Amino acid sequence: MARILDSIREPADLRKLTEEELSILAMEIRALILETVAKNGGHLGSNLGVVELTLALHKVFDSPRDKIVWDVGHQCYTHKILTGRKDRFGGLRRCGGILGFPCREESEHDAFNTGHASTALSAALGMAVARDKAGEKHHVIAVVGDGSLTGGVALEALNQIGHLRERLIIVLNFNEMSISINVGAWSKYFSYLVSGQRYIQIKDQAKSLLKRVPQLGWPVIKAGRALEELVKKTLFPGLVFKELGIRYIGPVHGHNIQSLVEAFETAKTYDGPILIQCVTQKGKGYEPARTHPEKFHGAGPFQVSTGEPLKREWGPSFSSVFGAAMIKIAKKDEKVLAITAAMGEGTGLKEFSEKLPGRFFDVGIAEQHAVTFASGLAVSGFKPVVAIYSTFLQRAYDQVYHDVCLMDLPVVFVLDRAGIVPDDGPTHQGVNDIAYLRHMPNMIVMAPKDENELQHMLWSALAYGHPVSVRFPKAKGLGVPMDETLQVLPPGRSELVKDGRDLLFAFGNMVAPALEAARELEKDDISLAVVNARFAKPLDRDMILRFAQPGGTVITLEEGIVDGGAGSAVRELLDKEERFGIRFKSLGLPIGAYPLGKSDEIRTMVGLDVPGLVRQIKDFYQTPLSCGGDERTRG
Ligand SMILES: Cc1ncc(C[n+]2csc(CCOP(=O)(O)OP(=O)(O)O)c2C)c(N)n1
Repeated sequence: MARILDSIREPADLRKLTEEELSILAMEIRALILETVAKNGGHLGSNLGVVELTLALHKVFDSPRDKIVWDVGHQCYTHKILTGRKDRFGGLRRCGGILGFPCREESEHDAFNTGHASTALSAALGMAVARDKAGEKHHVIAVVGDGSLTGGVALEALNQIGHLRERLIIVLNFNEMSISINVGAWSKYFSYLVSGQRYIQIKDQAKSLLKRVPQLGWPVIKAGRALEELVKKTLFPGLVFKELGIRYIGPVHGHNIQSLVEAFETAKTYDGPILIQCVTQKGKGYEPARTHPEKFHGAGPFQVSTGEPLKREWGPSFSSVFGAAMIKIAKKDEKVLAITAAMGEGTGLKEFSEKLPGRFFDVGIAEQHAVTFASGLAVSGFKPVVAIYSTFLQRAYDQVYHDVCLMDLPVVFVLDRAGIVPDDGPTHQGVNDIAYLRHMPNMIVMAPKDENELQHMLWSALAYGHPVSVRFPKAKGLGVPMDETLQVLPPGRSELVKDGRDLLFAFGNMVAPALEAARELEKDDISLAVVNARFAKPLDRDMILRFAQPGGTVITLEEGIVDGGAGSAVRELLDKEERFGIRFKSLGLPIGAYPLGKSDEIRTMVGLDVPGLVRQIKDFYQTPLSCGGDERTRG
């Protein structure tokens, strides 16, 4: 049977559909999302939750003339399907396919690129101001989740929105979830007395009751509506927005297209900032995702009938080794505390939070606050460990500098998803941390070569009494044996893994491929000592200078951007030590946006897999030395 979805080429096609057809279309879209995410992996819960909301938005507004800004963007699948990317949807998150986040380069309907949370209100306000300055008339709509609304950037935007009072529509997707249950006083305020999920349930039950007993008639319906209005006004948080200068509509049943359309039509007529609170269910329509929203926030491929993952990966991940080491260490040292910014599950701290709840802090999507909160704890004698993905710590650059490093406070930063990150595209790559942490005063920058070294590094980091960062990738460990007793690694001391004539100085997860590449290169008479750098700061000066002799070759390797990274640190050391006449090359990642794909696919594209390393190093040895000058500056 032909699907209604097949007749949708652009959002305008929605306007021809009846209410019933729109409901059928919502089911078809859910089925497509479910089928695709089950194959490719992706953000399931958030996308199933906003199907009706997105249909209503595109029915009422005129994209791309009207600008829709998706906060985080992990809920944009229906939007992509409706805006000309239905036929490419099978390639979601795949190499050469479409991104799982909004992308201006992909479509004129994607008004703003997102991936990091809490930016939509600021961007939308900027667009609204620009529109008015240009004398244009279109609408600007920001769609933000209740989790993302707790982020500092969003609150700063609300502050200015209430002040400027520009014409701007905010759609609050209220599902009481971030990745985990929403935390904090702000989210408690939203849900107080009556939960949103309960609201949906009551509304659905009332509707079916009235359908079943039609003889109750209009007076009952009318009385019911009046009562509902009263309840809504009393229980829901319109007041806070009103007091900020933002008009409030809601709550609106976020799975009832007609109610949503009515609310958006009303919003369209308002000449100022207006917020519509839409109550939705994460994972709507797929029971495993509805009942296990954390598991299906970002899922790998799974069996639709059971919700079970298709691929069982064996062996612990770096994140889980970190989580286990944290429990072990915290039991020995009661000053150790764990902090996460809404990523308890992803950073491997879930078990810690259950076993040591009083020593675990989920601060919400608030990386900046997480860091300064840790400073406050550190200055008072505690040993906070802040576990944040590399890409999200970028938010807290100034807090790391101003609130931790300048005071030389013992805060440990554990950067998960450092290096190449699969599936999520450019916004989620963790490639900058070495460069943005290396120049911070007092900061020690480390990376383990395997999961056993990770537990020693965590133990060491807590012993150093300085700011320390430890980075590792989104990956399984190498399967090495785990030591029972933890050791403090001497700061700035590297490890010679394999001897040789020239130096291949490898950082973190690049040590293993460096070793493989060096063995391969021996066949071509290229003799490389492989050194596990362990530290990008302080560097192992003695080890580097042992190889940095005139006529010698030094190659550095890291899964991070080369500019300003660990290799740059080595180059700076050679400069300072006035070591010239050395062939020098930094291998790593170029500055820029990375292609979509699995980690291994991206590594192959940028030449950081073993064959790529062999090729790059061979090429380097084959390039003739320039006459005169400083060969060290080559490469
Ligand atoms: C700055 C930043 N920190 C953390 C994340 C990881 N993250 C992605 S989605 C999400 C939850 C967002 O919750 P909400 O806005 O309520 O949307 P929902 O998933 O409930 O639809 C988090 C924490 C992020 N994308 N950006």
